[in-house]
Amino acid sequence: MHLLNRNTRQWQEIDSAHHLHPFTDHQLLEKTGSRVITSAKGSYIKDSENNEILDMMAGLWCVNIGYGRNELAEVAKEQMELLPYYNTFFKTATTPAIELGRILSEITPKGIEHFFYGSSGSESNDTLVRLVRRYWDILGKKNKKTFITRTYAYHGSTMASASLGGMEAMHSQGDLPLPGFVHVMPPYHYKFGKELTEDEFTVLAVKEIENKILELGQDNIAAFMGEPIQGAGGVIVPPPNYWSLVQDLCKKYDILLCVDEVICGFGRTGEWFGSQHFKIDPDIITFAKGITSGYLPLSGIGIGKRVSETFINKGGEFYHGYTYSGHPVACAVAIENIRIIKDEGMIENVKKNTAPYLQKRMREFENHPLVGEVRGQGLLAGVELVKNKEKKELFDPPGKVGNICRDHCMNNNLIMRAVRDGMMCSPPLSVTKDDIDECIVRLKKSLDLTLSDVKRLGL
Ligand code: PXG
Repeated sequence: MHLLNRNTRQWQEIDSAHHLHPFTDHQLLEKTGSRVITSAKGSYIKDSENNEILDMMAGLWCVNIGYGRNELAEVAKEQMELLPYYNTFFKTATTPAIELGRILSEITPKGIEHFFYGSSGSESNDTLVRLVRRYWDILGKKNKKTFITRTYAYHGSTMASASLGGMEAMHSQGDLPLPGFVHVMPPYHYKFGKELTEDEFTVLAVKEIENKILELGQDNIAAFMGEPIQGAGGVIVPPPNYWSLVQDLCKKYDILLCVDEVICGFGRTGEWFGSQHFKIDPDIITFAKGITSGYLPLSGIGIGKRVSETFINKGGEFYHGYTYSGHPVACAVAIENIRIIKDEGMIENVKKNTAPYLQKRMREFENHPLVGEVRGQGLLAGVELVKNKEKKELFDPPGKVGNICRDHCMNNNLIMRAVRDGMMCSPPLSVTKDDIDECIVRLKKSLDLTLSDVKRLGL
């Protein structure tokens, strides 16, 4: 591909003529054209104009080991030459798919020992919905179908995963959520608990889940599902006791605890999985992104004993699977990716060095006139931009100021993700202190420019 000698304008014209992008307003895209990304190394990506852009989002929260690790390319080449594809249906398996399960069972939360593979987080969350409903079915509890999840949750884009998700804009298209998905308040203290202490807010957020269970009846509830820290919803870090209280509720009412580790998995919080950071033992987890650091598409669902034993001992055939379940090349790349994370002590380094440094430096923005709150955990951080700092007043309608700031970041060669009016980051686990320093300089510049726009436009 890199041999195709086209200039930026030519790439943009072809892109515009033939490519529909995800989550994109094409009329707006038409005005600017796409930024064409051509190569990457470490924490930096390069575009077709040779700009070096600091990618503090690790792609889409996924390039955990950083860009440019040729070991993964070599493993993929070797596996493609040996066995590029074979499936795992009809009593067959491939060696990378078998070995990956063994490795995952050593690092995933306690009790999770069986894995079912897909190619995207959305697919794995669809698998989860089918598997959980089938589980209750096998046990003769056919009414246990409903999932409780949270507003602002992101669990994917397919019909079931978008229904699990709590994004109003997504629900407004295509008659979502499907029946059997209900949403409760997320543990977003800054927005929903302004007058409450952290402890009071925790009680309120957990009580809302319990009320929903009581309202619908525990015999109708299949599972509670959530991201340990909500990512695309705006890096919503729950209060410290939230998850253990949710786990207690699930036990009390005999509801499965499902945790979406698609962003938090593979080191992002400073532990292998977010569940381990919050010290909970989910019945089921889903993962994607960081398992291959995004180098190839691979996802999965990790299943605890309670559910796996029911399936294996009593379930008969589960009519579900994908052509690419356990794809040998993707699994081989995942094995190498996990080896690199382990051998290079990446997670310990996040926990001891880069995460505390990122969190400390981001908190310098607490004094900025536009910033209401800085929050984060591990290598996830967010800066909430507000209309009135003293009154904790958010911009209404949301989104405009975030987009302005995102554009300033981009012009300053910094990629951060605008969520409503917050600026989020989720850099590679390999991010250096120099990268973080550079991010702070560029973000400061972008926030100052945003502040003058806000004043000028009277927002
Ligand atoms: N769960 C979580 C927690 C996610 O963040 C998915 C599931 C779905 O994964 P797939 O592989 O189907 O995309 C995700 C994906 C954004 C953004 O703009 C976030 C995601 C995907 C695309 C964009 O923040 N997260």
